[in-house]
Amino acid sequence: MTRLHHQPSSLEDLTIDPADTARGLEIFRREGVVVARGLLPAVLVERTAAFLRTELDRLDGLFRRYGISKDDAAAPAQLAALMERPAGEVPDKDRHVFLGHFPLEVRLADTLRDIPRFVNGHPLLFELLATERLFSHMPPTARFVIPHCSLARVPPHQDISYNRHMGDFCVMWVPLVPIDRACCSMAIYPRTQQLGELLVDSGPTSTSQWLPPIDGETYGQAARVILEPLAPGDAVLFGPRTVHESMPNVSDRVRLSCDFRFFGEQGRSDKHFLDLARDTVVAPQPAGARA
Ligand SMILES: O=C(O)CCC(=O)C(=O)O
Ligand SMILES: [Fe+2]
Repeated sequence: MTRLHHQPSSLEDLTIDPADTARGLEIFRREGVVVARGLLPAVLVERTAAFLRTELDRLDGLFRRYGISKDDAAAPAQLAALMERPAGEVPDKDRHVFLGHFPLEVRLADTLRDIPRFVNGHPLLFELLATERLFSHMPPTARFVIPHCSLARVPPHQDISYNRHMGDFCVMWVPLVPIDRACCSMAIYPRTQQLGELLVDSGPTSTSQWLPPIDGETYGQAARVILEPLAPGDAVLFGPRTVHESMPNVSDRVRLSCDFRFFGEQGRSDKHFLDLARDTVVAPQPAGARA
């Protein structure tokens, strides 16, 4: 097993001013993660957050069909009980939502392309991916975690295990509300990108259930950095093999976030992706025939 250097790193060590792309690249290469403070304009983040807040309200009907009011204090326990029900009693599509994912229709909305469009006009991602063209996996992910809910907590994983259809990519996790120790952040394990893929037997990569947590033995020597506090506008950028997990929400606030997977001209995706230079969605193509 590869030995990791025991170098403590804190959120501050991982943070850059987004204009300092050279430092961003240096940290990203060495640590497998970099936090770009204030990368995204406030209006853009607020528009995205407002859109998702409205969509979250629209999910009330789905919750109610299962006898749950998501604003109720009992909701986290009721959801946990629901997830224990035998497979088949709760359709995968609904489980996916109860685990904190916005449904596909929401993820496909044009509003959620505005953040990638902005990123396409900024040098940082081009530098990190050593590319002149930028693409992003479609659809992006958008998540909510209701107050006092730990169900939506993703166990330690590397994104490569959920995205076998993609070559090299860079994940961008975007908090849409203020993140602190109570309103759950993510924890990240710097330098774990060097370890290769740790989950050997991944099984299905559906997100109606989480993949099993990777064996702690394989990355246990790595530092664990809890990425808090973060403000709307900040972006966390990490590689496909950087181990990370989400923390439970122990606050009275709803946590909203979205995450994007960008790749450059050296990358690939066998599924739909957004060609940002052309602002168009490209459908899967026959092997080797990408335009
Ligand atoms: O939102 C979370 O807590 C998990 C996010 C995540 O795993 C990702 O963006 O890859
Ligand atoms: Fe992830």
